[in-house]
Amino acid sequence: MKSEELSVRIRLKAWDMAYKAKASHMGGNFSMADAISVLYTDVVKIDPKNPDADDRDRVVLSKGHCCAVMYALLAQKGFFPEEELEHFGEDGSMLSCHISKKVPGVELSSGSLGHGAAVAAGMALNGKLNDKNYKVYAICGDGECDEGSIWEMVMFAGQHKLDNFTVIIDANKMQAMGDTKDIIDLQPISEKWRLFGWTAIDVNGHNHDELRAAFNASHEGKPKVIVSNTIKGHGVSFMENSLWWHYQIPFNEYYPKAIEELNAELERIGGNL
Ligand SMILES: Cc1ncc(C[n+]2csc(CCOP(=O)(O)OP(=O)(O)O)c2C)c(N)n1
Repeated sequence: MKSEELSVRIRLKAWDMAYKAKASHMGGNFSMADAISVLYTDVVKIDPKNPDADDRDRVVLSKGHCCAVMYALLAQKGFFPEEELEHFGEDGSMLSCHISKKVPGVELSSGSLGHGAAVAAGMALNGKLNDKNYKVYAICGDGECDEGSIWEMVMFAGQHKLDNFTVIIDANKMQAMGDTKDIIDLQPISEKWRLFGWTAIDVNGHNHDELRAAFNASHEGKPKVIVSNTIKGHGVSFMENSLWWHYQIPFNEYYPKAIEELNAELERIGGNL
């Protein structure tokens, strides 16, 4: 399955899961769906049947509240049976509403923002110290980049020249309570990371060709940050750029409307319904 189709399918699945579980954070789930679809389709080397292999690439979802699309993707890729997704958010299910390491293919439980990317940098340093060939990827929110621990990680990875490490910032310009520019304006964010010794690439985070090119771009001797410029809620008209859909759970008439729009998109791009 191509990444374009995968990105719509995981939005559909995540929406359904969130509706049943009365779970939130759909805006941030939908903005990052394209980046993780390209990452898992065309970039990382992880065997779903052997997700703990020593030489696997590592992916850490630092914005752990956006686990629904990630669970949907991991199930689609065969890390665990898709039927498990029905239990998202239920008491006792491994599929908790912030990402859990109990789930095959998940490297780290996260949800307390600012920590995942720092742990990922440690994984990258470990790879270097032990002459391993694996690569490490971390996905952060742009609001998450307000956390001090993110900037410690930026300095640390730059100093140690972690060129086996890539951070993807899902720059959807909104966080929980407002626009990122009104809370802490970090722009121009790519220039800031560059000053700390990173290769920084800005892309349209919904353009799969641009994302692929950024993932493939060389960054010898430096860690890489991909600033993935996205739209919160991308893919569903009434969710796009709407802060409401950070915490709002899918309900009533909104549920079928989103399904209809996403199915129409699947049909447009030629995916089998
Ligand atoms: C340390 C910490 N503080 C607060 C929260 C509550 N919280 C959950 S999501 C969120 C907003 C994050 O914004 P951003 O990183 O831009 O995520 P996105 O917009 O992509 O969902 C906040 C403040 C948290 N999870 N962790």
